[in-house]
Amino acid sequence: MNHEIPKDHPRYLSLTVREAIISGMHQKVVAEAGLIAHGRGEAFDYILGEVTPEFALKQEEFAVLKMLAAKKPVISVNGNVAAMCPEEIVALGKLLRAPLEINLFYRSQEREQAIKTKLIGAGAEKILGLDPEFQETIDEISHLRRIVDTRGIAISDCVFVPLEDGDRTQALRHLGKNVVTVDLNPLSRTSLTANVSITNNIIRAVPEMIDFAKKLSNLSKAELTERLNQFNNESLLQDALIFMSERLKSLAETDKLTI
Ligand code: PTJ
Repeated sequence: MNHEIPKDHPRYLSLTVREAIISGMHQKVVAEAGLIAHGRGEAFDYILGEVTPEFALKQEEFAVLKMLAAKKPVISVNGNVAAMCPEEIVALGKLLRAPLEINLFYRSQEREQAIKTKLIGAGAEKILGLDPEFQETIDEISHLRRIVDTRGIAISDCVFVPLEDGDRTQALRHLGKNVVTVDLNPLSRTSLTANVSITNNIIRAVPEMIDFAKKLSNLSKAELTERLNQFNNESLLQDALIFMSERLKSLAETDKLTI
């Protein structure tokens, strides 16, 4: 059941996204655990102030450069991403020339089909990950996410895995692939293991990545390499932690607590 959220509600955007996750769960797009993952993300976003800080814009530019510099970039889509920003993830894939591959932690055919329908409805033309003829297994991954597409993740040199659960980033890195992620928790194993970690809400990060992709897609290989050398993932994650701790500290020190 959809709940009508009044437009003048102070938390309209947050409640609208929450509603997308809940109705996504009823449509089988989102796993039940996706609700828990979302709540964890919301808590970190509160600490960020629910806006994109300067360091996150740098992480997003870094991520787009990494994807543009790749020979075979691919975007791995899970239930939460498909529920929150289907049109945007499809648009980003087109700009980066990166196919979308459905790859789920809580894998079921019913969910795969529901997510495919959602992405096709959002303008996707081709979806990888579902055709048994093109499936291969990555032995390093112990759960069902090990099944990947031979036209996508299996041969990709750079995988964008937003809202990842942990092990897979490590396994993909062991296979020599670059990994780009979006995760509001700067201390998650995924954030700490990826080559590029974006500490931002995916609902802001992907539209901002689209803007960067439009600006940067004409750079030459040499220009991409030169710009990539200016970024350091670890120091940007440190910036994220400093930003979060300083924001909490300054809130704690104000005379009157407000949000
Ligand atoms: O659709 P499936 O079956 O592949 O399952 C997807 C989930 C997300 C349920 C699965 O991958 C999972 O359990 O992930 P985790 O381990 O809960 O990790 C998700 C991470 O995403 C957490 O670190 C959250 O803080 C973060 N997160 C949640 N919502 C957002 C977010 N990061 C950015 N933007 C968000 N909106």
